[in-house]
Amino acid sequence: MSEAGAQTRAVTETDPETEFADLDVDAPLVGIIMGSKSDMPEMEKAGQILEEKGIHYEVRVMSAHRDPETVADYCKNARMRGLRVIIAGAGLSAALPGVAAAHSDLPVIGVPLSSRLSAMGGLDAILSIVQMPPGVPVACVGLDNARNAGHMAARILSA
Ligand code: RP5
Repeated sequence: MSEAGAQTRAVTETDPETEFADLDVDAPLVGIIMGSKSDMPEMEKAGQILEEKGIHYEVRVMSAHRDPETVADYCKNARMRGLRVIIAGAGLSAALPGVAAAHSDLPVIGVPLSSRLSAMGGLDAILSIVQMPPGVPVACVGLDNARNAGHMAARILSA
């Protein structure tokens, strides 16, 4: 075989052992993000559902308003890192799910959260998450219902 032919073989033929060694089977498929540590008690329930279903996930705290560059970087890199769904929880003027959907084409599930500062019992966060402009969708679960975000992520992954 010519030198050029040998080079072609080296590039196109796969060695199964090398291929499998490169696969990270523990890589998270779902990224759970939230605007504040104070959101954790509710948002960790989404993680519990994923855990029950054997779905790998990761959890990060980042605020669309307080850490805008961190959120943008995380969401822009999410697909490349192997994530398939983003779950984003936030309260008050809950921009995080919408900003995630602006920076990533992955499905984003928003979780509106209530807190002592909520207006209208949490309607502020619901409307902030639901009222996205056409072309930038966010799926929204019920107020303080992170469990359903876990269930929805599992359904998306098995669709
Ligand atoms: C939102 O503001 C967070 O998602 C949280 O629900 C709310 C209050 O945040 P902390 O003041 O408790 O950090 O951005």
